[in-house]
Amino acid sequence: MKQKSLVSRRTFLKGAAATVATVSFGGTFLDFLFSGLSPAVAAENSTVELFRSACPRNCYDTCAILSTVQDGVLKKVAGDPASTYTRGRLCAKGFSYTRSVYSPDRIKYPMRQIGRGSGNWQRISWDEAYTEIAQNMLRLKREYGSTLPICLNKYSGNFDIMHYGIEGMLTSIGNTTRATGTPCWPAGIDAQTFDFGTIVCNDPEDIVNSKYLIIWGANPAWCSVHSMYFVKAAQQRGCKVVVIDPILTQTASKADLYIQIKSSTDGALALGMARYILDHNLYDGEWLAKNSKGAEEFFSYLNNNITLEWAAEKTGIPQHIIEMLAREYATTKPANIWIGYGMQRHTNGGQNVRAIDALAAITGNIGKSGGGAQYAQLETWGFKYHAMSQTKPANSGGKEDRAININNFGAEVLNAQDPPIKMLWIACRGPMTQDPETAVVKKAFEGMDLVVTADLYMTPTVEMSDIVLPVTTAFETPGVNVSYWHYWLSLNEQAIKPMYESKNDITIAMELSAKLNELEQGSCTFPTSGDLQEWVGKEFSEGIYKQFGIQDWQQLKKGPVKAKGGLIAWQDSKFKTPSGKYELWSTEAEKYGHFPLPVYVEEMQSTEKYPLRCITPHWKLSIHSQFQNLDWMAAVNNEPHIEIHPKVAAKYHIKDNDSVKMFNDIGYIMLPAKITETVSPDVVAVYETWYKNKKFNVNYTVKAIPADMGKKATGAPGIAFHDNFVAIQKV
Ligand SMILES: Nc1nc2c(c(=O)[nH]1)N[C@H]1C(S)=C(S)[C@@H](COP(=O)(O)OP(=O)(O)OC[C@H]3O[C@@H](n4cnc5c(=O)[nH]c(N)nc54)[C@H](O)[C@@H]3O)O[C@H]1N2
Ligand SMILES: Nc1nc2c(c(=O)[nH]1)N[C@H]1C(S)=C(S)[C@@H](COP(=O)(O)OP(=O)(O)OC[C@H]3O[C@@H](n4cnc5c(=O)[nH]c(N)nc54)[C@H](O)[C@@H]3O)O[C@H]1N2
Ligand SMILES: [Mo]
Repeated sequence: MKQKSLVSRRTFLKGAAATVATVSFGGTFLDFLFSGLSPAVAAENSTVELFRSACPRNCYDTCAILSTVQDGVLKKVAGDPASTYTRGRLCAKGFSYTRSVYSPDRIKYPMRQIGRGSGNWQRISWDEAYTEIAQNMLRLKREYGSTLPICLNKYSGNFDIMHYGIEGMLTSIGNTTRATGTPCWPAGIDAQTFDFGTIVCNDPEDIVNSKYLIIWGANPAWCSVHSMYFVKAAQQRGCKVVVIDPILTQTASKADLYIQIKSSTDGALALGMARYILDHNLYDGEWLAKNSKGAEEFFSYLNNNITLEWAAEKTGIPQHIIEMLAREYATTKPANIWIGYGMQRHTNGGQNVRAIDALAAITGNIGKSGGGAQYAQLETWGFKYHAMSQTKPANSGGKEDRAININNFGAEVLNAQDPPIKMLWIACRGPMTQDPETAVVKKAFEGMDLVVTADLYMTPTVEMSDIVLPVTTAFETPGVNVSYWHYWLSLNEQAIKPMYESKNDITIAMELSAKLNELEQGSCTFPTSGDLQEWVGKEFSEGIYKQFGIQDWQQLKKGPVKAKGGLIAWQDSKFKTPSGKYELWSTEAEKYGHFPLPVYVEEMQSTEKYPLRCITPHWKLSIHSQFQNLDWMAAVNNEPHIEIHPKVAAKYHIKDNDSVKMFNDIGYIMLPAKITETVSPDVVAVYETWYKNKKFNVNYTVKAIPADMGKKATGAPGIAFHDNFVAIQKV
């Protein structure tokens, strides 16, 4: 692969440390000292280069990275100080990239498995892999009259913009079946879409201007590490930080006030607070009159249906605490709420988000620096999606793509008819660990003619595949990344050559296209060749250039850039709802089968048989099925556990480290107990992640229960991961 455009800012470091101090971009001697290279390694004939990388994971932080490459080897990664969000630092996962790139567990070449799940893998050439895949695609098209039996499941393993070309690849063969929606955040997106018209958040760096901050069902100390700098900075400037979570998380441990809430009752707390604000005349009538629709109806709902006593009983939070919180929140300006994704993974998650949004609206905190109801933003995602935008070949059969719900993938694959699904293409995705009802997902895999997975490691999903294609890490390929939280744009330069026989997903798409056309001319429209850097360049739109104040994407080689405006959400009060106002009363919500107001929708209840709610939040040392498998992470922690409150543990005669069976009617898992008061007595907590060589996967017990919202914005409802009811026993 060509690297010519890197030359301009490469730093060839030859000779001793003295020379080093004079080079490197942003280049100080300190950079070198912290580069991880001793003067001894910067010896004669040794070449040290620095590259700008970007972390492409599905993470708030989407870090700008500086990569140090010595003689073609990635030696060190560091946060890029040029981004005032990343601020020169990385999280534990980010720092482990040097281990993941060179992990002996990387899949090195294409392989075919003789007997799905058998572990009997044979090395094959890329040509053999493409031939087998292409022959199967063409056969299915012949047998069923279209390419609809071919199903793509792709989500968040790599969020680089060019990687949407994976969807493009499937488009280029004809109409196919697509796993649609997201397991991540859809209920909250719909809720904010009903209220505001779309999702936009303040620049997270603006948190420093808050005087009151409620972090509500989010755990940034683990899941958005860099945001914690701004939370701390705000605190130092006098901001009171409150955390509301069923778990006393690491984020909560840094707060001024931690409120333990019964899971899934956040709407009751928000509405109770709203009632207090109404009763004490603490709302911003002027803002509401000017900017909102439905305030009268909302207040009337509060008056007729909501009491503080009820809110206290529902949430398990003493009434005087709810009153204090409401008073402080409404009277300290500007006040900010960070609405996390954890709290919307419930059957009433969307409604609860609407109730919290309403708090920000009635107190006039919308459109203000230091204020707002922060959920996420997609404002910086206006790329061309060049790789994704492919045309379908003529006469490839079928009328249109067929959508199946990504959040009930196993069952929907099994149920698909006319035509049935016969082949899976899986990329950037681990359904066998990340989807609910793993046993059903497994059954769906078992019914396939062919499963192809493109991945880096031997994950449980790869183990259930017939052909595995090795892909590159972000360091081995170019790309471009933005965040759904902050407002930075980062180029990802190729820093090292692809390891072993690995290839970028887009290269795979191009080469497969060549094979398909070789076997049947015109069967695939995807380009059959192209330079990956040029592919990256083609993703940039005029809108992106304007928003970020650049003329050419190559300027990003000098460093990441931040959006020039739009950093305070809804500052112009021009809401994107049908009425153009903030909609406490949303007819759009009504259209989707919800009550038009942010009302309380009853939370799911436990049953006698399964009395405990198991919540499965995200883990500090992984991002889903990634990172926890690495040796550095295993050295810190190599065992999942179940967190149980001492009162609950006593009831079941469970002691610390006892082996516990957690089960319900769809499955069970066994894992050691961690008895801790940090978890509320109405839940047990098991962190979802993938451990290499461990018999652990919490999703064997998680049912595919839909969240209330998500269909409008993402095509399928979200998933109520945290409405999973279980029983436990000591074994
Ligand atoms: N280290 C790490 N970072 C990550 C990820 C990861 O897996 N690991 N994943 C990334 C992705 S894809 C996402 S979506 C985000 C998720 O980011 P977050 O939303 O911060 O993380 P979660 O763990 O999903 O949930 C946050 C908190 O919600 C709480 N919670 C659960 N139910 C309720 C409830 O009913 N009410 C309230 N108030 N709280 C509740 C959980 O106890 C948990 O502490 O993080 C991203 N960053
Ligand atoms: N029980 C429970 N389950 C959950 C959640 C929960 O809270 N509880 N959270 C859900 C959420 S929020 C999310 S976002 C999903 C995430 O689930 P997924 O979208 O499946 O994401 P990951 O597990 O991060 O990555 C999937 C795979 O992508 C691979 N990959 C990485 N880079 C590339 C690349 O460049 N190309 C290709 N082809 N593959 C690559 C990785 O090696 C990994 O095996 O999990 C969901 N699952
Ligand atoms: Mo997610």
